[in-house]
Parts: sequence; structure tokens; C-alpha cells
Amino acid sequence: MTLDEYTQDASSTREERIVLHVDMDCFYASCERRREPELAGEPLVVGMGYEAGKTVGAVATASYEAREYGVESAQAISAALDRLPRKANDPDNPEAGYYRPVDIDYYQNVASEVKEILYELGDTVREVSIDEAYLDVTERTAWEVAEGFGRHVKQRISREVGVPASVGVAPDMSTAKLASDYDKPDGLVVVQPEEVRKFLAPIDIADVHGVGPVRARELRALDIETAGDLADADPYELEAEFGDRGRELRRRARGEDDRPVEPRGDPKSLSRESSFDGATQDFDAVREQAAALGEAVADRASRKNAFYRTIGVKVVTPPYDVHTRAESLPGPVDDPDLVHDVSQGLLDEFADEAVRKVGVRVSNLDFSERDQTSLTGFGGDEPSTGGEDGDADEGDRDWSRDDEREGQASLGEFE
Ligand code: TTP
Ligand code: MG
Repeated sequence: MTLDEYTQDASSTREERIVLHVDMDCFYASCERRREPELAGEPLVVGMGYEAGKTVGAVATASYEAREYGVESAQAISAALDRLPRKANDPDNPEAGYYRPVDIDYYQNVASEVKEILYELGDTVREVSIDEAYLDVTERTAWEVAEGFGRHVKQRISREVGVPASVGVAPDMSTAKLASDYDKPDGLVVVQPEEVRKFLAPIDIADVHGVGPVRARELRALDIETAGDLADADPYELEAEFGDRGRELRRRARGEDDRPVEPRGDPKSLSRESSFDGATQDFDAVREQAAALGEAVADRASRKNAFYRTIGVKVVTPPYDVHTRAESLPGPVDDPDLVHDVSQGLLDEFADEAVRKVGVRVSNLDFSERDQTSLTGFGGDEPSTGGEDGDADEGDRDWSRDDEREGQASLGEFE
């Protein structure tokens, strides 16, 4: 088949959704740079275990400058230090880099700011991880101007949040993801519907969505090295080797991924928390922080059309004692003032404590009232609940999937 034939084949069969994939560049490192601008342009490693006396730990991410030295995610920190010594220990060494510990609370807050923008810009949004999401933007733009739209998304994130993103635009999710990865960092790659087959053809088989290392080896044994080879492979042969999965992978390699960009299910609760540097004795600061968190949580609930029947706080005191308190309301509400008053009341008993961390959460969410014009609230028939109190905060958990790798406390633990 010639490229022209591919083209015709693609454009005649594909429905032309416009899918945009956003993946933030060296995300944790970019967050550190946002609050410490001197780190811009420097080799920077974010990870655990590099401090004197510590030997165990891993790299969470490395800036692109640090990647030049061979430092990469999930590497043992000792291997990273071999490749890139610590500037703090070796200030005159021009080949040294900066190391910072993982501060997942801060990255979560930055990620939330990015998400706010994405929800404004997409018809639907599927959050995948702390720094990655798909948007269906079919109704928001057109293929002729899709590049400008992609640039707009990047610029809004960069101007309003201060961190860089790479964006890919394509007619399906799996091509959009490959496109965002294609020209990182600060990339913008638009794959028009008629270009999909040409774009995918040279992609290494291991990078095709759904192909793991084992399957990649098996495919290579059949002389299938690229997505183009896979797209052209005999479907019957693939089916004989790999069953239905073989056909599915061939479809992906042809850009025939018709998965819709679906939001994750409704969350069971919504929470925000933040840490103090060490532990604070300043309870006014704790109150103030809780008020801000409560406002953010109430705002998020209201954007998701979620009513809540339980308002809670979490307070972590040294060494690492987690206290949670919650108050249930007689009926579901969407009421930021109530979140404020209840959470402040629940904090009273901790007024004399040192506080490491404070959080606010709304739970027992209810989405069934979303079409009602007014909410009389308390009393009367109780609508069915959206979920059980105590479940993990699904919305936040999506963006904190990576916490687990670091063994950090995640928002999902806030119960
Ligand atoms: P990625 O998007 O995979 O990586 P990245 O954003 O750092 O770099 P890129 O520009 O290539 O997208 O992951 C997002 C964040 O997740 C990353 O900043 C740190 C965290 N993470 C880990 O903690 N451990 C890991 O092994 C990986 C891959 C990521
Ligand atoms: Mg990323």
C-alpha cells in the first residue's frame, strides 16, 4: 500500500473526533522551579534518599538538563549521584546538579490548578495521573485551527500556573498520547486525521499503547518492529499468535482507537490538605490554611455538581498522629460557608497542638440532585447517596497515583 492509499483508507473510515492529550514536562521538577526560579535551566533531580547518611531512595523525576547526565525516573538515587554529583556538596563543580525532596502536597496543588484550566477547555476530561489528562475538544475547535487551540492550552497552563506542558492532538486517545510525547519538552504535535497512519508508521512497537516488554519481544520475533509493521501485519496471523488482543493492537497501530474520552466515575469524596514546614504552633495559621482548603474543596464540589452530607477535617500532629473529625448534616448541601463554619468548629479541639498537616474533606457525596433548581436541603426525603464515607477520594487519587511509588501519604488516605 502506498501512503496515499493509507490516507484515503484513514479519512474514509475515521470519525473525526479531536482528542487532546496533556502531559506536564518533568512535572515535579517544574513544580520545584515554580517556587524556586533560580533552578530554571539547571540540572535538577527530585527524589528521596540523597541526604547525608541516607543510602536508599529513588529518583522521582529529573529535569531535562539532568537527563543529559543519564539521570532518570525510578533510578536508584545512588546511581543518580554517581552520574550527577550534588551541587550542595560540591559547589564549584560545574558538572553538579541540584537535588530536592518530593513534596507531593505541593505538586497536588499545582496539578489542581492545571486541572481547573483543563476542565474549562475540554468538553470532557479524563484525568490519568498527577500530570496527565485527555480532553475531548471536538466541540471547542476544528482541525484547521487545532494547532492554535493546542498552543492556547499550553499558554494558559504556562501563564496561569507557571509550569510547562507538552500537548498532542489527534483523532484518537492513543495517537494523541504518542503525539504529546513526540516532541517533549514544551512540545506541541498535531496529527491531522489523514496523517495518522504516516505518523504512527515509524513508532517503535514498544511504544504502542498496550504493548508491554514481553509482547514487544514476541512481535519483534515476527519481524514486527514498528507500528507501521504492525498495522500492515496479517490480521489472521496476529489473531493466531495473540488472539483477540492481536487484532486490537493492530487496530491501535492503525489509529483505530475508538475509546471515548470518558471522565472517571464520580468521586466518593473530595479533599485537600497541606503540610506545614516541620510542625507549626501558630494555630491562626492552621485555621487560615484550613479556611483556604475548605474554600477550594467547596468550589471543586460545586463545579462537579456534588452535594455533600459530611464535612470533615484532618489534623496531623507530631510525630505523625493522624486525627480525623467529621460532622454529618441532616441532608445534602452545597454550601461553602457551612464548610467553613463546620471545619473551623472541628478544629477547635486542636488549638493547643503543634500541627504538621491540616486537611478539609467533604464526603457522602450526592450527585442525584444536580438537576433540581433549588435545594431546600435539610429534612424531608433523603436522596440516595453517591457513596460511602471513608472511601478514597477518587478525583484526587487519580492525580496522586504516583505518590504510591514514593511511599508518600496520599490524599486517598484521608479518611
Ligand atoms: P511522568 O509524566 O512520567 O514524567 P515527568 O513529568 O517527570 O517527565 P516527562 O517530561 O517525561 O513527562 O511522571 C509524572 C510525575 O510522576 C513525575 O514528575 C514524577 C512522578 N514519577 C515518579 O514519582 N516515579 C516514576 O517512576 C515516574 C515515571 C514518575
Ligand atoms: Mg509528565
